Amino acid sequence: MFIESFKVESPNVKYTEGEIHSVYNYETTELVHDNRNGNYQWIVKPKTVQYEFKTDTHVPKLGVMLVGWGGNNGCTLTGGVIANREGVSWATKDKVQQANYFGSLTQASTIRVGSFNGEEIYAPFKSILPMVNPDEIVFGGWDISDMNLADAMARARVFDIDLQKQLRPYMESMVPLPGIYDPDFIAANQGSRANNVIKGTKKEQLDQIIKDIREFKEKNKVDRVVVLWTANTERYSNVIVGLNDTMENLFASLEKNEAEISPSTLYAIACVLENIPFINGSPQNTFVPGLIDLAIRRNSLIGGDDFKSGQTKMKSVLVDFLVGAGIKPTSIVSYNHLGNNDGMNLTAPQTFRSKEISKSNVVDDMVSSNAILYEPGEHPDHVVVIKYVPYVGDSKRAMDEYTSEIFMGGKNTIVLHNTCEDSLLAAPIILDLVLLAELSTRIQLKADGEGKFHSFHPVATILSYLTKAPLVPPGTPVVNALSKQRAMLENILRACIGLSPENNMILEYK
Ligand code: NAI
Ligand code: DG6
Repeated sequence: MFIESFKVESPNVKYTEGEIHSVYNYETTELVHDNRNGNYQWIVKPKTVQYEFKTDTHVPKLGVMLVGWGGNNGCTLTGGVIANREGVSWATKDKVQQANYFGSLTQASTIRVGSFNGEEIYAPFKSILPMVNPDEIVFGGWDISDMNLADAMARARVFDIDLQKQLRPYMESMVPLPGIYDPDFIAANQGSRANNVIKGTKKEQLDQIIKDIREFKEKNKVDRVVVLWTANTERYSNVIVGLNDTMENLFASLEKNEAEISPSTLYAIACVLENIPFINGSPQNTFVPGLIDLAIRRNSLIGGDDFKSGQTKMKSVLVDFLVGAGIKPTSIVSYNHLGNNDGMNLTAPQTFRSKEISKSNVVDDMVSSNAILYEPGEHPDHVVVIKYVPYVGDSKRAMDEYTSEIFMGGKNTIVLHNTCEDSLLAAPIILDLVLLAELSTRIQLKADGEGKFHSFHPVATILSYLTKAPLVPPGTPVVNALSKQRAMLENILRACIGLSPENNMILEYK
């Protein structure tokens, strides 16, 4: 059964004007290595830590500025939100299609809240805590191409033509602001679209981005802004001691107009300085150590890297299932080909390399969780191939072969083939990233013994479910398994309203 909304009644939860306050017992464990009587043994001690959560329930008017607004993801998301807001429907060869938010965790998935008369009761994910309604987001942003969003939508060839015709009047007047262009960081084949660029030194470019954000906020009368990079994949920046390893060195390098500061890092610095959440949807190392240092010192949210849309999402489910079932994946080979501008940009070896890294690291935590299957240091062969095939456009084809060792030396080979418009997968993920980033800035917590409430760590691990290579604070374990990432996110939001994690024990019926 489905319910639209609910309220928690508990001595641990108070709903007041503008705030939800919850007291929550975090059940965890503490491990000790014991060598009493010369007998080495691990001791696991259950431990309860009491937390308090405070959630500001005032939902702001949200502005979202996309870097790469005129790209396939940017115009697909903008058009999709307009279509939902305006209740657009359009004719396809199969049926009359209504706008929807399928593929968005916050808008189109549910959580179990309990059972009633023997029936499981589910509520929308978005009903856990007050969230921004995506229909009300104001979009803006930058692009190195000055094409308006209606023409960009036609160039992308993602939406059905009848839908494009209906959206055109809304999108014609949307023109991206000039962007920071540095041909050294993206493929040379992108040069022909760079007709809308900010001139000047890196410091001047940074100042322009700050000015743009302030003007956007003022002009659109929004309370909060989130900035998200959905521009071309850049090559990795070299991380060099003295150049970008600390906040001070990064600022000094900026003054010296150092060539190695990438455009994406410049946008990110601007956002941190303005205390605007910044999310990186591409794989490059925008968050060089100096920038992470800056974000931590300014307590300004950063999150990334690289949207986890299709092939990698499957991988973070399938390998988790295999390793969790005691089956040993020994070879994972992932091919894909696509024909959009992203694919063209990835034909350059240095941008491909950024993507190869983020697509390859996703099974590490699952492999290292099972030393019965893998020797220390052992890893499955893992190969990632991406080819540019213009004809298929945004319709990406992904083929995967997983070979595993099974019982008594047997081998098991699983082959997957997936065809899907890439931007239709990415757009709802972008939406979730900005909605959850905004929500997480309204949550404060404190553990028993901590004097004051504080926000989450500025490196937003809460967004991990949505990214291929989750950015985590220094020294924090990276979790890639999709079910664990979803559970982490859902359980933290449940804690804010005093609900325990979903434990699936259903003891009532045992
Ligand atoms: P796209 O190439 O269609 O769009 C990128 C846009 O960024 C272009 O319009 C380009 O002119 C603009 N641009 C490039 N450098 C810029 C800069 N420095 N400042 C402002 N604008 C700039 O690519 P698409 O398909 O929209 O993908 C965007 C990014 O998202 C890519 O890096 C891609 O790898 C990443 N991504 C996409 C996924 C998907 O499923 N579509 C999944 C994971 C990541
Ligand atoms: C080719 O792989 C293009 C890429 O931008 C991907 O479409 C994107 O990284 C999505 O990757 P995945 O592995 O989540 O499907």
